[in-house]
Amino acid sequence: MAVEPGLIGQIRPKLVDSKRQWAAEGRRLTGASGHGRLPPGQRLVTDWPVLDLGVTPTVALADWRLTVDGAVENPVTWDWATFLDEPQCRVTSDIHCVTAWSLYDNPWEGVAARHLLSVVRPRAEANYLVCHGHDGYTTNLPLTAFDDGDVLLAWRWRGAPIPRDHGGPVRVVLPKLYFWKSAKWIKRIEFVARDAPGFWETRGYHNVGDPWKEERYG
Ligand SMILES: Nc1nc2c(c(=O)[nH]1)N[C@H]1C(S)=C(S)[C@@H](COP(=O)(O)O)O[C@H]1N2
Ligand SMILES: [Mo]
Repeated sequence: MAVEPGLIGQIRPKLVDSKRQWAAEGRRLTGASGHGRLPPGQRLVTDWPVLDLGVTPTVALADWRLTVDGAVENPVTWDWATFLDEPQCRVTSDIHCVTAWSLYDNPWEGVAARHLLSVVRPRAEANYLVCHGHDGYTTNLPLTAFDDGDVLLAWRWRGAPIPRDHGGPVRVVLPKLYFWKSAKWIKRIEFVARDAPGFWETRGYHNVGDPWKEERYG
């Protein structure tokens, strides 16, 4: 499996296989239409579910680093103090998970993706990026999806630090795509010229994942 050596023994293969099977069967594909804020086939929840690979990394703030590199003019590695010194923003957005739950009105705080882009300055050929989590998870994004006003590297939710099981200290939040595209425990953002499908994208999930087009699998 395409995970880091240290985590191979820890991720839960049954969980991964059952989701890959769902993808192969097109489970939860409804072909329905959305209603207002609710994309097709989604149901509203009020509690925030936890989804992961069976691994919950612990990252002490003293050890936390975020590296942003690849096809950029100015690669950076931020430690926790540097991250907090960057301009902070607030965005409230809805979560849409491919497993068909949606959670409205999540108030996030963190560093805007567009601020990060202004710091690292992607090169002309950098049309994609790969987000890497501390659990070995990866997910790929087109730069056009990341370069949006509602995308951020979030460390607070509802006024408090994001709980560890939801990706704290810092996770990506990219509300216009299904939530598997929002990497938890972010440790590296790598800009690349050629698209490189990530953990779920190589296991039957859609490469883009637009909930309004019901791009669950494909
Ligand atoms: N690092 C990492 N990020 C991840 C995942 C993961 O397993 N590892 N799972 C993804 C999936 S499939 C979903 S639905 C959301 C779940 O986020 P939540 O547990 O905060 O609801 O995180 C996404 N980001
Ligand atoms: Mo998911």
